[in-house]
Amino acid sequence: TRTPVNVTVTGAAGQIGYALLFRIASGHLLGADVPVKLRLLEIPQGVKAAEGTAMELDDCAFPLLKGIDIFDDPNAGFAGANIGLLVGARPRTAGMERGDLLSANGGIFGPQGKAINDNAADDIRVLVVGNPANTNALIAQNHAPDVPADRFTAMTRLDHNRAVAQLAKKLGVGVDDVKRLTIWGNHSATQYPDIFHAEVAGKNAAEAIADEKWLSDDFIPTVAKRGAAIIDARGASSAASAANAAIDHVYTWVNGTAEGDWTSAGVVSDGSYGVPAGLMSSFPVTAKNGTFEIVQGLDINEYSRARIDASVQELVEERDAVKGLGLI
Ligand code: NAX
Repeated sequence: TRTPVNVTVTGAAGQIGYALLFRIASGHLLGADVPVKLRLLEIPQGVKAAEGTAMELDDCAFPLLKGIDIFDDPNAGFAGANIGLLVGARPRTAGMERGDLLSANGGIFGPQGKAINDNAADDIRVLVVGNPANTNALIAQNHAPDVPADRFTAMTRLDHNRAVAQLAKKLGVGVDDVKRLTIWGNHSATQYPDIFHAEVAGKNAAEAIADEKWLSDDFIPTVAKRGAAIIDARGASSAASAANAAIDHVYTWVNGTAEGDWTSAGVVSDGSYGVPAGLMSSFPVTAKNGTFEIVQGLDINEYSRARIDASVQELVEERDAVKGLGLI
């Protein structure tokens, strides 16, 4: 029998946590034949609610779930972790300046990065979901000098899935007919969903659409502002779709992308496509043998170039701000 995989989830008592844990325990994160042990990391005020969720997880009698432990100390929470899903973060509250937001999150993701560095298993793979996800991932990665940098990633899979769904709807095809779509840059309103390399049922998506007005005035803003539209409609931010995207991200990372297709993930830049090396930016990526690789050699037209540059510029500014605050 296989040794269970240790999955640490931070912010386990939050709304994404509630949508995420049951799917991890039922085998959707790693596969239907992979046993898991859950390690729930919360702040002290969140521990009781996490205990309630753990009771419900027990009550599901999931055959693959081999244990649940709850922690409020990052060193203990990440001990032996093979997968880290960093969901808990400090949200922006009214009147909060960007510097305050970055400082508050630096106070979470710096220590968590160090706890991962000092306590996680050698094969640790980290996905940061908590916003600002790219920069939080950059902070955590910078506090884990002994972990290969490519084990830290930030989630843009929700943006990717949103873009796939919008494109499929527009062209009247199934979502599984859409391939090679890319989210570039930051998980923020500046993100750039790129359809110029995407294929829909074997045809180039941009040619199939042939409507720059729809692209600029409808598709891109709809994808980029989808989070706000969900809050407006639901009265709460995306939770089940965010949890689903986290599941997709890790499943793809571990099990690979299909031949000829790719997905989107925030990964440490190697300088590809003019994105400064070291930045945590979203790229088109393939996954093989548990490693993401940036898809190389794509032609970037002027339309895309300007939009990629704008989002990357925002990431540069966030990086410079956290550097200035001494957080990296
Ligand atoms: P909730 O406020 O429901 O839950 C957050 C949980 O994190 C709380 O239970 C809190 O106690 C816990 N927490 C706070 N600080 C912690 C720490 N230092 N260690 C451990 N736990 C801690 O938020 P939820 O709706 O679940 O969203 C979580 C994060 O995901 C937010 O930052 C949100 O902005 C972000 N999102 C990111 C998305 C993405 O695509 N990358 C999309 C969805 C979501 O907006």
